[in-house]
Amino acid sequence: MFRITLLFILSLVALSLANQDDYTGYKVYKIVPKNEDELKTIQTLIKHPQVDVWTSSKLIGHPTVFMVPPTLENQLKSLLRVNNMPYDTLIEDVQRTIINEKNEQAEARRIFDDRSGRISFKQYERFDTISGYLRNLTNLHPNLVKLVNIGKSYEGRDLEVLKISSGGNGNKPAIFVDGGIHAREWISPATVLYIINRLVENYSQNSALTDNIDWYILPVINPDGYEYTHTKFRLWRKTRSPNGLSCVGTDANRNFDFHWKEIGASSDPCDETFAGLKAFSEKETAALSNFALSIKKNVKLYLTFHSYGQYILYPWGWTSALPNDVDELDALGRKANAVSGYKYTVGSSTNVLYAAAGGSDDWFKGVAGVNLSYTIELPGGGSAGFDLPPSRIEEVVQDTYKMVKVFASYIDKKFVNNK
Ligand code: 0X9
Ligand code: ZN
Repeated sequence: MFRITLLFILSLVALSLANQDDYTGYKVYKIVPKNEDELKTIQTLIKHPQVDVWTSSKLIGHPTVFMVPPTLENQLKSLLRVNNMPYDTLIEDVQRTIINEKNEQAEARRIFDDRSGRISFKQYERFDTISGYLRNLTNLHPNLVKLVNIGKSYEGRDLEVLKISSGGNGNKPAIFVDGGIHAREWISPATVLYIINRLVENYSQNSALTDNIDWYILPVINPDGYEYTHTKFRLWRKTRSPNGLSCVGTDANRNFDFHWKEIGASSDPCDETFAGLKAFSEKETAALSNFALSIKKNVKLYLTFHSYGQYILYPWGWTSALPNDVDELDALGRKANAVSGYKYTVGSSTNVLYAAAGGSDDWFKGVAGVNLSYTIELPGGGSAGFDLPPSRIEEVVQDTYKMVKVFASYIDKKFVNNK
């Protein structure tokens, strides 16, 4: 047993998978730990640079799903056999799954593609369509929304925050929402777009939320990565900036300047969790944080959408210590979960998921002073988790919007109608 664990650890020096774009023979496994020992084995396993973690948890009974290259398969199976750990093979050949999903996506596009500046929520939209939609809203609802350009991505795409504000002087307590920091988590931008759709296109039914609260919403923080997942490689996670070295891309959610790279982040540019050459090395995270600092005195809540696994996470991700206001964070997270048709697990990132420093949620709380800061891991789907089929987008985004309303009502009660 020791020998095999050692072997596994020794192969940590093996080539990383980050530069690769053909996943023939790659498999995806799921393990549900039954006890502390199995959890420990999983923790060792997910540290391997060639293991791409798709969802994971530190809790017994919660699945860890990960992809491994064919070269690692035998070692992995020995490790699991020796430890007597059952597993499921979710995907036999990742490349085949990618191709199948591409076909599904093309079919949804053939049926639903509508170039009139609207979003159908029946397909995953390309970045240009998303930008066009935001622009269209500013034309249709000039008194309700405005677009703020906060900078450009590495490849030169505009990073645009939609400010939604009705009534008041645009200086009200605010909620900051973003999505798409991880390129492959497509349901995240879709969810953020649905929040925009409800608040703006369904203004009459949601007016209390925009009359009392200002919203700053950025649907795709990492547009270069997002486009790359549409055009080249579906499972890309990072940004697309070169590191002056062999591999491309930084994990933008390890790049924020708060306990940067202290834990759960890699120094290897080829790893999926590469923290960047320095904090805020990425144009996208630098732009987001500069803008957030400029409005920080108003922002009362930060929601950042990821996938997958159904978790409502609050800080900290850099330490297992809990923030002083954990009771409030926890209670609000639970209140949101209570209205969801899905079952979300609520807790601090480090305690329910894994420790990982440099995340946007920790930075918003720790540096920008936005105490109520959450990462929401949306439901997964499809065979790969990230490939929730287009036919399920509506159901997930509608469910999530119910939770967003709970968060917003709380901000309304606490900071506006608090007499
Ligand atoms: O690892 C992440 O960045 C997030 N999970 S994901 O599977 N979408 O990649 C979780 C981030 C939780 N927050 C912090 N660790 N700060
Ligand atoms: Zn993510």
